[in-house]
Amino acid sequence: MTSDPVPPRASSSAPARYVFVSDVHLDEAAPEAQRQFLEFLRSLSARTRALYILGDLFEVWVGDDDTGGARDAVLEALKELTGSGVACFLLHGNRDFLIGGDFCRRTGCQLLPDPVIAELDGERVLLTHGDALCTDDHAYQELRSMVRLPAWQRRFLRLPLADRQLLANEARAGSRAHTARTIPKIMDVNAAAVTAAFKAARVSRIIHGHTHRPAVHDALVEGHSVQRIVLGAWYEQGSFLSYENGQYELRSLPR
Ligand SMILES: [Mn+2]
Repeated sequence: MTSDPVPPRASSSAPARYVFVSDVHLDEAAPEAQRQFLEFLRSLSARTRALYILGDLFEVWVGDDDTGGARDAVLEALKELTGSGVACFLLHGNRDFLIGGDFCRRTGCQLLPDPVIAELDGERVLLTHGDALCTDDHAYQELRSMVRLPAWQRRFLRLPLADRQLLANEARAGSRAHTARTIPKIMDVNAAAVTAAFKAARVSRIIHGHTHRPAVHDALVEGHSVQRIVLGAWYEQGSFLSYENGQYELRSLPR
């Protein structure tokens, strides 16, 4: 089931600020990043109408039973945020595509399909994690189409938790090796895939993450001005985008 990607505005005095993050990559091995993200979540409540998490909130997520430890604090903080009236929408990333219904029930977050169109103050904006745009990385795209199959996921989720964690660690090691031997341009978005996404969705703005190359790219597609906003990863510092009154602002949070 898909939820409406924009929460109804309770009144004209309700906050109209939207915040976007991606690639937080929360990991027990990086407590500083988690501390900063939890602080960031607490800073949102009063002024924000909706938070969009565009994938890879977690470094790894092998099923909704993979909680406990430091993760519970994240789930708790999200529940507090949604409980305070801030809508929280979530897209799957390539690390946490097994986030499911239990996670959503525990946190009040709503899972959206990828890609999805959100209408912000009347403008249709395409939101996506961004990995599907990296079409030059054939090895990755092949892996992606396999692990996104419902049958593959059902089989994987039937394995004991410890086995899933072990397999995920192996996959991460494989991913690190792939990244190390692949030239960086291959792992960026493909220009033709981006143009096709703008045209297929009939939008003039795309917001995504995944590539860890935060930037605002202005371009022309068939004579129309378009903009692609890329969110940064939280490995070394925080990164977020805020939108309010027609203004987008891409910001980093020093750690
Ligand atoms: Mn990613």
